[in-house]
Amino acid sequence: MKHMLPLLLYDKSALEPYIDERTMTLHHDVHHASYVDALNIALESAPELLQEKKADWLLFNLDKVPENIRTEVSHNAGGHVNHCLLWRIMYPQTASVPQGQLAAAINASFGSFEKFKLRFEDAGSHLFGSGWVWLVKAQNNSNKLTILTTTGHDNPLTQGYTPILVNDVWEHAYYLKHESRRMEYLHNWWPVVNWDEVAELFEESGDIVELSSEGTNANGQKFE
Ligand code: MN3
Repeated sequence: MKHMLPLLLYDKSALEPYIDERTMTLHHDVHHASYVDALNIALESAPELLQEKKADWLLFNLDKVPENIRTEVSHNAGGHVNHCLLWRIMYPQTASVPQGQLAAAINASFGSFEKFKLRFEDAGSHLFGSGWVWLVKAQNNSNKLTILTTTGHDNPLTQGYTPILVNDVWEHAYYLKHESRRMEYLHNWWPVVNWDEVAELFEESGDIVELSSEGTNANGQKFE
């Protein structure tokens, strides 16, 4: 099984003016594609069993990946999984806001939706270097939401959290339009968040089957 670059569910110009077409084209067709290609190349020398596994399984089970390709697999499986989630939680000008249980969980965790957005922007803008800013739910199925940042392509899945929202703060995500003004990019991004999709991730996030079909999580717990 080769890992595949997913098709976007919207046109690359559809997130304008919040994310420009040229950035989307480079980000999806070049950057994300390069992680998928590099992951496939790294796995060519791996045991066949590993070649059949999904990228999130590989992230959970890096100890089963041969040491000579482990770093390469970690970076590129992470890049693949993270970008897949990013494309999924955006949609053209939904201009929506969280509803229902998700809205209640955001209010309970951060005080209000406005406060949550400021905290998320602040976390993303203060991350040093390249990485990601996340809204996550603990995998123990509590409704408590937390904002996290990770560097490189690390994913909170392997730290006991289920991501429900993410933004990419690598420069390639915003530099053409916003140059070095990462805060401006984060602040202007909200109109293209697909809160229906985030709500779906929130509601299913107790169910790890959705994220990986087999294996063990970072705490060594078996899920099936
Ligand atoms: Mn990126």
